[in-house]
Amino acid sequence: MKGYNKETIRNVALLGHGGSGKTTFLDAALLATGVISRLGKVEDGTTVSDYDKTEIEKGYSINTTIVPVEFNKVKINFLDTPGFFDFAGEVQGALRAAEAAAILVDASSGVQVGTEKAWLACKKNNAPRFFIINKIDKDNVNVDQVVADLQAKFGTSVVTLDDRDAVSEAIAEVDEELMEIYFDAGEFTDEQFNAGLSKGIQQGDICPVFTCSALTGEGVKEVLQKIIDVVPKADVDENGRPVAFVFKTLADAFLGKISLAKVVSGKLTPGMSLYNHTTEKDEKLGSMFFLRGKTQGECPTAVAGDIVALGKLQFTKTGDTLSEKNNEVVLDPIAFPQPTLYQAIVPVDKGADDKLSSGFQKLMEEDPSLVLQRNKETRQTLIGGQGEIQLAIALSKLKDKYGVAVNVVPQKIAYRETIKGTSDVQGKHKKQTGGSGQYGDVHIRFSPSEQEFEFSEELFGGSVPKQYVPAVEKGLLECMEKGPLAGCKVQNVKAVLYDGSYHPVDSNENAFKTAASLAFKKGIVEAKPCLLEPIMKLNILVPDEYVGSVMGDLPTRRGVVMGMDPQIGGGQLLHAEAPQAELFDYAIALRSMTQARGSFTMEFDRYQEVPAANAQKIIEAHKAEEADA
Ligand SMILES: Nc1nc2c(ncn2[C@@H]2O[C@H](COP(=O)(O)OP(=O)(O)O)[C@@H](O)[C@H]2O)c(=O)[nH]1
Ligand SMILES: [Mg+2]
Repeated sequence: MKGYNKETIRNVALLGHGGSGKTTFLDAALLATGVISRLGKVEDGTTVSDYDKTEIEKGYSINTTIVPVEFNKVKINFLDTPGFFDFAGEVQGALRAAEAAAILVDASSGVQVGTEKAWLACKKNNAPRFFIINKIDKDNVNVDQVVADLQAKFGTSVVTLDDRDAVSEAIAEVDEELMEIYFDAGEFTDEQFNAGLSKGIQQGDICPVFTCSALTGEGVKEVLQKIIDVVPKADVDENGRPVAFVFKTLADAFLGKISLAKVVSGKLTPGMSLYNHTTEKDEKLGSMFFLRGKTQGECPTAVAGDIVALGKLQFTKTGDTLSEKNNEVVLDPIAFPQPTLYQAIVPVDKGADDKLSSGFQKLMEEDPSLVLQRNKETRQTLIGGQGEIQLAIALSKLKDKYGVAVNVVPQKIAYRETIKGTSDVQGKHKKQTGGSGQYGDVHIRFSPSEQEFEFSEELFGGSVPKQYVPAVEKGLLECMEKGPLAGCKVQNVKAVLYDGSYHPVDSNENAFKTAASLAFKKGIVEAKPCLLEPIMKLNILVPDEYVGSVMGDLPTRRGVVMGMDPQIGGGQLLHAEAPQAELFDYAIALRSMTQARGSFTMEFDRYQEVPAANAQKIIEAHKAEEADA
């Protein structure tokens, strides 16, 4: 795989609904070009692209894989992405490395949710795109109908090349020069046609449709030739200073960390010293190779426009740019989707907390759309991602690769406690039998506050000597960590120390601290305490036909719809609020309510009082837990 340059390299990301045949298409392309001698089967784990142990077990792709195909002196670097929506993060990375995306469509299924999602991902990333209708060998396939459906769904940029007049007209629209040629001559030469089509694809004005069967091989070479002819080339400077963008990180069982990089300027050679301006570290390129599935190929240089694997980079992660120290180039990082589903986990082996976090860090290097959080208030470890499949695979890898087995446990909510009324109480700590005594006595008024915690003193006459006041405040602050209702953090409380008494020998800081905590417990309980729960703000994107069921579901989650914005191109953006306690499974529920067409983001908005009936249950559960412990 040597001797290619930007004119003879194409980078194409394969997208599309799971099962449309992306992985099989790559085997078909390798078979058609003589690299392999028989077509692999995804189900048997014999394809070039799905080589990972988990992929073979599951029978579908979960990682982006690079499969270069050499045909007619051109190298096409295909990036095979997983079709499952949980792995949307993989698609983001692949689109950053490719000049265009091929969206595969199963001819027997037509437009599917994954087809729409792929289109939207391309649109969002301004990625030039084309369709490959695959599986045309199947019975009862109507390709014309599929094309008509694609056009109905995605608009007039979608054209088949059989309809030569329509394509020529579309090309004429690409720019004025082409328009003039078409007007004067009435047709294009092959060269003008391809160049015009390529420009049309590049600008997003034309989205051609090709057809093939990965299974029988029919049309596969033709698709490869079309990609060579019309897919845009990388617009890069091969003689510029070296710059590379890391779009994916793999943790290989034998080779360790592998960074997949797109060379965006100049040339890379093994041993070269580069600089990571994000982490501000020197990075020496050690081993450098081409990948085809899991197979490595020799790579003495990698030129701008090509994709290369870099072994064991020390300070570089997905989304980082490598350049020279005196040539600061930092390309935009990859926009990974925010987690929508969280799960609480505990290691089976109680002492494995450190191993868990170091193992999960490695998984996050491979998949930056995963997150690991420690909730200090609930003392739970949470993992987050896009869906159940992604999280389940992460946990099975954690066990297989890093030896940490975990259990998924019910998630706890970080409830808070506060007061709605006022109180005026005495806290007295007195222990004066035998040995040295203890004496502290405080009078404190409690009331609601805008701030987390407010403390002041209005003492006079030395009822409590000044040196003990900080101990009183400290005692109260410690109590704020664990409220009297359900052991939650307390907030928005004002305390005024206004009276008390002391003993010349037995009073000390500790005694006043204890007195303050006695006052706190009494004071909170007498000041109309209540539980607060986190309320989340939701933005839910729903196609029109599902708006009714999504709106109808929200009240069952104690949710409220705040507003609705119609979206250009169809669908509604619902603005809603709901308690976090009702949203643990929302990613799963929304997917099933909308056949995976809906999506949402959520963020913490505020704390709000828990309705009395719910509060009672939470308090009882807490009491039961305390009794158990
Ligand atoms: N009949 C037929 N089956 C195909 C074709 N291409 C792929 N398949 C089958 O469709 C299934 C899903 O293929 P796969 O390559 O894993 O799809 P991916 O999820 O898009 O990567 C597998 O059982 C393939 O054997 C084709 O052209 N014709
Ligand atoms: Mg696949």
